[in-house]
Amino acid sequence: MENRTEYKTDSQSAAQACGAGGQGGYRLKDWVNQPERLAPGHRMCAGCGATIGVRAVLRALHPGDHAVIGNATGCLEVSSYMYPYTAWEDSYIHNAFENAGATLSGVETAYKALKKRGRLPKEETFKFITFGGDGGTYDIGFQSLSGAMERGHDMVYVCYDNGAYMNTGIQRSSATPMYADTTTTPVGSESDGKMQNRKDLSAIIADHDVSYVAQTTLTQDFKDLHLKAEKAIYTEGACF
Ligand SMILES: Cc1ncc(C[n+]2csc(CCOP(=O)(O)OP(=O)(O)O)c2C)c(N)n1
Ligand code: SF4
Ligand SMILES: [Mg+2]
Repeated sequence: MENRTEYKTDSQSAAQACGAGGQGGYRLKDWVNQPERLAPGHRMCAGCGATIGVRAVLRALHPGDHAVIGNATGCLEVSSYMYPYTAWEDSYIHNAFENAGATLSGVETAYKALKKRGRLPKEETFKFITFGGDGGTYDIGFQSLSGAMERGHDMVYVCYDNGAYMNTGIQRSSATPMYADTTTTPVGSESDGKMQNRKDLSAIIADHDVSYVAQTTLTQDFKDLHLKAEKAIYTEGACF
């Protein structure tokens, strides 16, 4: 995804407040040496960008903090969690496409209620992160994502956009770029590929008046990815 937009930020950088940028600066070596929260041995393709992105996002969690992970179905979900095996070191909830946003918003609400009643240890911090592919996020799960963002739950929704419905054979999604050659928009004598521009979902989510929206890439700038992930995780409210 193009590294072009940071729609809304709070005035002080969360990276500075939380450590990565503020306490001695960002050092790639320190960051990559943190314990992995997505274990090896899953069945994603070797070198798949989705797992690289997930590991990078999860490294932004501070040591000692717990996470509850939601995951819309798609390559990441079907290949990292095959009951009874899981590659996820944190609590993990399998979701259908349609309810990934709703599930984590419900868990976050339950967490808040239990904390308020003193039913959870005060010293433990949980963060709520949902992952979804572009098909699961831009298209099929859009309504529950929109609801979770609009209600302002204290959670982060991470879309890994690989440009199509990869798990089922490269069908176009509304994130697929114009003219892309996919199995449902084949380039050939009858067609020039996908005829529509990609949906600007980040702008749409920003219009939900959420706390923080960012886009980044994992092919160029790991520092940018790390700082934005940390900021999203440690900024209160709904972040995308
Ligand atoms: C409601 C529903 N429709 C279709 C499917 C079949 N399906 C499973 S994975 C997948 C592709 C997901 O694409 P995306 O969200 O972009 O993730 P990727 O596979 O690209 O990582 C589809 C269409 C499904 N599981 N549920
Ligand atoms: S097919 Fe799925 S697991 Fe393989 S590289 Fe593509 S997104 Fe990753
Ligand atoms: Mg995809």
